[in-house]
Amino acid sequence: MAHEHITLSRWLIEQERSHGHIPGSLRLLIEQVARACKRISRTVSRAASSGALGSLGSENVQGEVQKQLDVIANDVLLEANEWGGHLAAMASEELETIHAIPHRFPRGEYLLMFDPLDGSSNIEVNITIGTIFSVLRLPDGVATVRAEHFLQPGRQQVAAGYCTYGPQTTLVLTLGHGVAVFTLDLDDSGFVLVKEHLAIPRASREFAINMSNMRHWAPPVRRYIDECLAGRDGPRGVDFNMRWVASMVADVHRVLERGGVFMYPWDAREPDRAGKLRLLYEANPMAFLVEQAGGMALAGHQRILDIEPTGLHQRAAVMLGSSDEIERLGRYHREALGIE
Ligand code: P6P
Repeated sequence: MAHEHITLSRWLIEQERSHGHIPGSLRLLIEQVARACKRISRTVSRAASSGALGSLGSENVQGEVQKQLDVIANDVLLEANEWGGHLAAMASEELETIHAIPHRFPRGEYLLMFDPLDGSSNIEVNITIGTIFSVLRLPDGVATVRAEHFLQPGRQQVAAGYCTYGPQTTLVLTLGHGVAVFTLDLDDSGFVLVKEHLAIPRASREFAINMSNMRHWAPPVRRYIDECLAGRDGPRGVDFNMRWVASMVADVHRVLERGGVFMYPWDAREPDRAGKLRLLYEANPMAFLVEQAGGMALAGHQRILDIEPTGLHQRAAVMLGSSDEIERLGRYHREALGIE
């Protein structure tokens, strides 16, 4: 049940004024991002009837086929956030380079990164997809913003969140003081608070991974999953359940809500690539949210939020969720490296 109808705007104002957690400029930025997500939600829900499904036949900077909705969602976020005066620049999964704020608009102190529509391979089959976003501060004294200014470790984030477009349109947000969940109230056309101070259970018996890649995994991942699959007759002594939506926002939302493990580890298909998911606008925001909810987020044995980025679109291995399970995975990786 929503908290006595506390809207996102009211909650953000309380975070600013009562708790001093955020400055007004960051509050206004988050409100802009939320308004953009509402527009994307409406566009996604009308896509089938408006002919906005399907691909454009082009590829994005990732070499992936671009869906119409990928580009629409990207444009909505750029247009909604470039005039507000809170940002110095934006970066998107759909853009090769950064999007500097046009000179006709005031420039602010924040950098916004986003995956405008994560999981878009699920669009045509009506499975939950979403927008993932991350906010950094522009380093002091920067006159001209360049991509290098985005290359900050995830622990520097001042805010992060995602919006799921599924049975409900849900906004999950952290400002560095816990995780809050909002749902889109269609009657008021606004986000209302559903819960705050989300806490991921330490223990879990549920893992999410694309099992078709099993033969390509590194030994520590194979060891962990084999033990889960062995169930009560194996070393874990209990049975496990498996989920895989193939939409990071959907899988991570389940982990935040009820615990579990989400994994997209390094695999030998492309040995030079750290992983499939992108560090700056997928792994880092999700890792920030999970840690703020009491979980853990590792890339092998290393904390994701401590990775020093070297490229705007660099990728990372991701293992996040219930801390007992992620600690075990981290130990298996350290043992494999001989550092445990
Ligand atoms: P696979 C979606 O394309 C995505 O980037 C994530 O949202 C999702 O977790 C992953 O890729 C799914 O990858 O290889 O299972 O299709």
